[in-house]
Amino acid sequence: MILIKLGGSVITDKTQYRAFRQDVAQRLANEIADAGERCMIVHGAGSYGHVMAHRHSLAEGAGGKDRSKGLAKVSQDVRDLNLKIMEELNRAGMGCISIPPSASAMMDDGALVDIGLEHYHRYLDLGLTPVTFGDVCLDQTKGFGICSGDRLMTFLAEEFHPRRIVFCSDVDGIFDRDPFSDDEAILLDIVDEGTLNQLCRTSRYTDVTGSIHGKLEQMLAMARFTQECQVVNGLMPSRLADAIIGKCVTGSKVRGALQ
Ligand code: IP8
Repeated sequence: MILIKLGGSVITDKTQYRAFRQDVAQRLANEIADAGERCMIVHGAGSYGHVMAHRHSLAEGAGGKDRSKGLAKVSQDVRDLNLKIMEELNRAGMGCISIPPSASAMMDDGALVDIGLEHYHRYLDLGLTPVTFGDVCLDQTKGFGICSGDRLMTFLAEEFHPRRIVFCSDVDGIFDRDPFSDDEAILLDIVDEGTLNQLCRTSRYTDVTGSIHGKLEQMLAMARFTQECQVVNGLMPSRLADAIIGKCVTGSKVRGALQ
């Protein structure tokens, strides 16, 4: 079983509200289908989620009519993105089934406590590929909150112990500095807990679920449950396909605490 995250910065243009990269999504869907491996897929919300979630302060939880309307809008937008991704995956020949966290997961004070694992098990048993995504979600304490794709990945990794975890980013992997603003940024072949202190905490996009620092924290957590966890550039053709089948590919390998 391979656990794949299609980053929001790869499948959307995060600088523009609701900008879907259909060409990239189509190619990535074909790469996943052609690899022929049993997998589970999580995708980010990109500009379908973060822009409006930030505008309506959804990460703070329930509070007033405006925020509830914001929640409804973000839920509709990320479902729309999910449908586009499902269309590409199924057109590529996969049998994918969507599991939206707004209808299946539960958080408590910002922590993910339940994702409806039985659905994943049953659909997998039926030979289907579960697809979930960064979404809005009920929260037992705050009313509602934001459920990031990375948190879903950690939950799934702990339950299913995938053979491999592959993150598709819009850059070659994890760099010591922001590669978009610093030409001297160096790609890190291997990242571990020590790398966390070196990374900056800001993000170049509007990102309500955290910078690369927060993402790496999640990656380190899930790396404990797999033999190989890596970040590759999904904008470069065949990087994802190669990573899925275990070929050596440009990227960063994530070493969890117990590896
Ligand atoms: O893009 C964020 O999920 P992510 C979900 O995986 C929303 O961090 C609704 C902004």
